[in-house]
Amino acid sequence: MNQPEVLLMGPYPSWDMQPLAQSYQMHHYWEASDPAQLVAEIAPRVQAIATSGHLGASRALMEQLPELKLIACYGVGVDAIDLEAARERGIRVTNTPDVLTDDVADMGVALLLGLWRRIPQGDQHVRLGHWKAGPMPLTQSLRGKRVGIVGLGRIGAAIAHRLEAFGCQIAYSARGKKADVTYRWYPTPLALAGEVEALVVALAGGAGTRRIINEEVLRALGPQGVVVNVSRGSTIDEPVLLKMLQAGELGGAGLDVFDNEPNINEAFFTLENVVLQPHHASGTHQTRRAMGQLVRDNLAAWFAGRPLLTPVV
Ligand code: 8YV
Repeated sequence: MNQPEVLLMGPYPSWDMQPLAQSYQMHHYWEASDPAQLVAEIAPRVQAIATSGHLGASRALMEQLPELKLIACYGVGVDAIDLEAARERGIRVTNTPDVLTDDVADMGVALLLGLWRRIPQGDQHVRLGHWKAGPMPLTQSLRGKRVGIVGLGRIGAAIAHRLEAFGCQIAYSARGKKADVTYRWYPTPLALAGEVEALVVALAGGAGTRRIINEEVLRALGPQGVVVNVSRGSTIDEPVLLKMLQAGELGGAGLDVFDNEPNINEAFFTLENVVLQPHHASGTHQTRRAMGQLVRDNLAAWFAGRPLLTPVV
């Protein structure tokens, strides 16, 4: 029997590529010398796309694949997949929630610690031999800090839970008040920003949250306030963020995500009040293996006619 054919948009780790190649005839979009020609050739047969959070799948691509029934995303964020186009066509979409929650939440806390305890500066102080000349300046304790979580979904809730253990006072903004938590609720990021010393952004990306952390919100956070982002670069007005960081109008930023990754605005490189990560919150061996497994499990379920494990659409 012919193996089912799957279009893979970008490379996965070798431990995912091997089992995929055993079960399916894989077509490598990113390696094609003429991707449009590849798509045209495989269009009569391809029923599934395997993609990632940043590569997604466009409406135009879906339109070229009349047999397409499933898009499996390696990542929880599906903002790069045109969900409306998928819904119109009855194309199912899966993602990889839960398996990455702990690592992404850990990164949120690590960025906050990095900023307030000035971990990169301490590292430099030791490494550059400044210690012999004197101690590094004192830093900020997490204990007692008022931290606002923007978006109390799975990841936001896991960050809040961790920060409680650090002795922070937690508040959050979300469209509605959550029945299962006692943290103080604010209906908007702006209302939240005025009441806290840090904002941790844990929203889904996409049109609905684009630049929701705007100039007004950042000004409400103020020159002592810090912002951490482990969601999508699109959720913060990055030009404004940069301008305010440069002017000392915002205390600092801990960023795992940016506009235009990986070719980010190099103005970030010269700032002292930032801690930067290369979109790596889920980037541990354990989590990435679990994400790959979940992509394969969703593909296998769909081709076997079983219910999808983690459907989005
Ligand atoms: C991944 C992510 O880095 O889950 C997400 O939405 O952004 C990350 O976990 C990405 O999807 C891998 O390409």
